[in-house]
Amino acid sequence: MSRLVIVSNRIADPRKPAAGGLAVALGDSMKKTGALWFGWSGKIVEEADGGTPGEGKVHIEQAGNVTLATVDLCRKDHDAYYLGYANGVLWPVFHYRLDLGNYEPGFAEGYRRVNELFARKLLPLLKPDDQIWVHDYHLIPLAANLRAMGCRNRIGFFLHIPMPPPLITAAIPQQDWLLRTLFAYDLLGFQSDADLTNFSHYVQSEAHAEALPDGRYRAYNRTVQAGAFPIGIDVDEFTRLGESKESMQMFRRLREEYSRRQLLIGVDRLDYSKGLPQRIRAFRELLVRYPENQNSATLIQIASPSREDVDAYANIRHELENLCGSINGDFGGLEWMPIRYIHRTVARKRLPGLYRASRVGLVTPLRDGMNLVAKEFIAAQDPEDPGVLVLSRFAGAAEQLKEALLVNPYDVERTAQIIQQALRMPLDERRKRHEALLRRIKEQDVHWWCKTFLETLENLEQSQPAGDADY
Ligand code: GDG
Repeated sequence: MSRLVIVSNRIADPRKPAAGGLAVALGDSMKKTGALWFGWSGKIVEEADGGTPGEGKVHIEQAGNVTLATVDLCRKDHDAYYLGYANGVLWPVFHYRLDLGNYEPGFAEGYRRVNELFARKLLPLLKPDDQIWVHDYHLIPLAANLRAMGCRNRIGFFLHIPMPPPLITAAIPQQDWLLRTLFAYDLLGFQSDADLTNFSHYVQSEAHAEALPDGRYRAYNRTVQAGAFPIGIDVDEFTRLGESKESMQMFRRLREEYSRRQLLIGVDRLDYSKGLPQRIRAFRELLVRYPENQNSATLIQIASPSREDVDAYANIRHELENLCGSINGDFGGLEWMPIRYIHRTVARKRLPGLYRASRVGLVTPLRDGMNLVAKEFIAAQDPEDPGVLVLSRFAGAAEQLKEALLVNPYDVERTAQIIQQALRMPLDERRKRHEALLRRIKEQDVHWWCKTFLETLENLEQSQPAGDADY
């Protein structure tokens, strides 16, 4: 079995309890086959030797049978690549937010430089039959860089965030170059059929790609296979986590504290794509339109800090703090506060208890590649007395989780109505919906996701020679 090489912006030590989606997702597959995981070290180097743009130092560490290889970045590269092009341009545009993009000249150059640096440092660590799996929007051109250096390995790419329609994608500075580099991969994976359709329209309209049978596309002298591979969670691991002391304590404490009240939960990185202000406004609307919820319904909103050095994130934080403050001021009293807003990261071990104690899970992003919180909420419920998932139709997860109550998060009034429906849902209906949802997330869990993607990559026809490509 060939070795797996994972490349992602950040890596996580698989020996440590991981907090992020990708670390949890890949841990198992990597331990099985042995692997190399390559990414940024998280270090920004100011000094001369590692401080020259494009010249980061590589660190190698062994974690069981997984080799961790990381590279430092100098400040200039980090700012242009990570804060600039990746999180200031690609993240907002891929989430349909052209208005939040920061299109400074120089960002694209930094992004190109870091991808070239990654390729240069990774290449000597590769074995001829390694299968390479590149993750996410930070590293779109990596395969093109590797190919230009003679790499013939099979290379797959997975986009964790949404793929927008062509005319939105077209707004990205240097998008024509970015588009061409996608064809250096053998396999492109998207979260949902909607993303795959947008990709298909994009390459046909912008690259005049020829759509071949079985999801293959031909342009720039190369053929790439594309497919939807919805990412899942490790349901068994999350269920076990729910049995941990910390999780049980959390559950018991909340059930006791809220024995006469109804708890609603939201757990998100504090990101403008997650629809947090709209959610809070819908909750206010719930209290106004259905006053029986006053002194009863309580929303715990965890908004874990994220990318605080990108401007758009500071704005959303202020907006959220103001909203929560004004609702608590208007409706709260000595006995009851409608919103517990927590701008902290909660220990992963406590999450299942938090979800399980809640009658309603609010997962209402304006746009989301998948959204793993939706799946964690389902996995954590007591099947005999499950809570109800209120899910945005704009999360990738909505394609799979049809038995959730789907909402348009921009429609605050209607969302409030649907939250009310969730709070009042009879036990029988809650059980039926939960049973179907749980079955789905078990069938298409993270192991299924890894296996399906890697098998598809492995079973493709031989990777094409690097030399004849034109990207
Ligand atoms: C990207 C895409 C796609 C959140 N707060 C805390 C915490 N979390 C954990 C959750 C969940 C993960 O972080 C978040 O995953 P999501 O999928 O919801 O969102 P993104 O971080 O935006 O992830 C997304 C994903 O990649 C995978 O492909 O689904 O669409 O945007 O696991 O539980 N964990 C802890 N404390 C917190 O406060 N411990």
